[in-house]
Amino acid sequence: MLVISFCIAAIGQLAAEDGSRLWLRFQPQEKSTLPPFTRLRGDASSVALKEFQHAWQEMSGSSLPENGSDRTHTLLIGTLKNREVRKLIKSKELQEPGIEGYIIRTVEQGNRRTTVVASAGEAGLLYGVYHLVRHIQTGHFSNKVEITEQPRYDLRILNHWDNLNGTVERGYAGYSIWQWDKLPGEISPLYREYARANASIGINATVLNNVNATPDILTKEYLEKVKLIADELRPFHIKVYLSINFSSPKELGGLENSDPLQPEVAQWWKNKADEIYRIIPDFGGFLVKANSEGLPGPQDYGRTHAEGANMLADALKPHGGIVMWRAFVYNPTEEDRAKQAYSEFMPLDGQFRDNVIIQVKNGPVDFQPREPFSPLFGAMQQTALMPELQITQEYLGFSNHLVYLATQWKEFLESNTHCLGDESTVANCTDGTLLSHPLTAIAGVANIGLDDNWSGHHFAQANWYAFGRLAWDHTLTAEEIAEEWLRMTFTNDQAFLEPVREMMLSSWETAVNYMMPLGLHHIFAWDHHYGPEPWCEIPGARPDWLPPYYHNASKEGIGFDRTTSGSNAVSQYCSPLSETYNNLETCPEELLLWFHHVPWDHRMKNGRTLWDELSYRYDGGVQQVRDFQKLWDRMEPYVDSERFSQVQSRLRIQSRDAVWWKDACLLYFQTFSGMPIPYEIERPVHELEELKQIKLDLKHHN
Ligand code: BDP
Repeated sequence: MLVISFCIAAIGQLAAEDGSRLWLRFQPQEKSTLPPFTRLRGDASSVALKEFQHAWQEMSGSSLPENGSDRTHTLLIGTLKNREVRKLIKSKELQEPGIEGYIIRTVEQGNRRTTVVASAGEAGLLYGVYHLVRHIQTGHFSNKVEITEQPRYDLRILNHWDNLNGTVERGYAGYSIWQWDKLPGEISPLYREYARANASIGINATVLNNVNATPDILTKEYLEKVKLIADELRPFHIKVYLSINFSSPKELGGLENSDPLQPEVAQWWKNKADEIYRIIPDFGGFLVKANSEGLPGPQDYGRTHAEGANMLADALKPHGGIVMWRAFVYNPTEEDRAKQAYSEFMPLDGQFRDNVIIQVKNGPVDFQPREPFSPLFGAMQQTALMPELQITQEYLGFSNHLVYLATQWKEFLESNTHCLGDESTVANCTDGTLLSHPLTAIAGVANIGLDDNWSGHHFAQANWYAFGRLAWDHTLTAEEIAEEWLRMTFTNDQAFLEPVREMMLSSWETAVNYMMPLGLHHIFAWDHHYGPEPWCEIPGARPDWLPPYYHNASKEGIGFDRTTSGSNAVSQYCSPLSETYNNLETCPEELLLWFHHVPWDHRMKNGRTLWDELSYRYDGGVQQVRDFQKLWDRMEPYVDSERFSQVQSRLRIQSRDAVWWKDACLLYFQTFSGMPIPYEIERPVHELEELKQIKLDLKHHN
């Protein structure tokens, strides 16, 4: 096998790859690039050691002798329990980074050398091994290592929006990997692969089912199936959580209602929790979407979010479980949708049990291409808050568009809330640095499905990868993460790495430009959210589900006035940010139309009118995707033909879509501005009326 793949590479064609191995490809390496390990020591039964051997076998062509006699360079993999480890690293030092942290260190003894991968716990050991393997894969291994790492967030969790019928809400990579109908009889080998991939980037938890949960997930039948999945994930230190439907006591238990203050209801949940923990002793807890988008919740009975969450928290507490209660709430009221989560949750600050954590989407509306951070971050201080990021590209071209999201997430995590001084970034307000709560966490809505390459687009794998890496260490740069991922997923060749990394790094801003520049948001097509429909009006539909609610285009200008003279959403931000956003002159232009209704002839900082700038941004986005195409075509020698042509063909779609977005938005907004599209930029190639006729048959629930 080895010989064959080298030969193929030598004649210039790389063996076809379907992407199924993700970043864990462990490509065969030249002897000179492999660490000169001569033997392996450690607990042979540990998953960490087995994982190392597996990777080593693939990269070197043979296994590393365990307990061999050549002691020139020993690799020692072990926890505190291991005597040899304790001899080389003091227990106290090892305990410092905790059971998920690790130390990798080279120790010299005469002319013998030992590279130790050590941790206080098995999970940390596994993460340490993946770190070492990553260094080898990316060509970064050195003979003198000194690394200490520990995760920034305790809980690094994926949220699957997977339905029990196998479909995935907002999933663009095929059906769900959880094959409920085949369980308990058939346990897919994918579960292990999934666990391995996640563990390799430090993800330690997963919610298996959609936040729009059906009560069925809590039936005995399903819990038995959940147990089998949990058993597959456990060796890789991934805990299972479930989304629950707040009405379960009524729907499933036959109770009269699901009022959280009714003793029978609380008892039902206690019994249910006891049952779950009998089946899955290390079950993690519940994720809850309540009183949101028509789902049931405590408010149906005149109770608050805190009363609902606490009742569940009490049921889970004796077992060590937690409640992740979502703040994604908004009602069809007069109040600006962007204000509602804050309005509902701030008054409840301090009322939640200590095993409740409030899960807040990064932006105040809904995973738009660009949003300011949600004002709850930094402001809600007596309650633990966890960010929710969307890995699946619901609003960014599904799995057709190449959009690397680490840049978006970094912008969010590094946003300064100003609520707790100069260093109060969103990251520092949620990772335990500035506010102390029993648990810190971060969630990502998964982009995983049954497609061979897991994520639909080969480059969408990078977003799964980046989520894990940032959850582990949000101080890593988007660039570092892209580079690591590219090296492992494609090649270490600089001629490929540099241009492709730059393409990834500019891809989010590019998509923002051809979709919704300058703070525009939610001008998507009805329901499926793929293409543009800024004109969309559906008789009888909730106004806050329709684009004109957000863009407010008129003869006078465009944008949502959220200033003190508008909806006053700015006041939810801490000073001086509230003033910065409130003032047209100081509001960052990237968020201009999010906070202001601006006249078409408003002068931008570069001297252009708003209308001209909007036109240039849309056109810039289109031109950049064309550049991505040119760049990718030049990369053909470095990529196997299968992945090369798949990415090439998706870039073609992206390029066509970018023109579609640009023409639709500019031609439509021009009906209000009445101004010419600057003559230097490419002319529209569509008719507005033709674009208005497009109706894609995309099912919401798949
Ligand atoms: C929106 C999605 C919807 C989700 C909802 C949520 O369109 O499918 O159910 O978020 O997060 O973005 O609950």
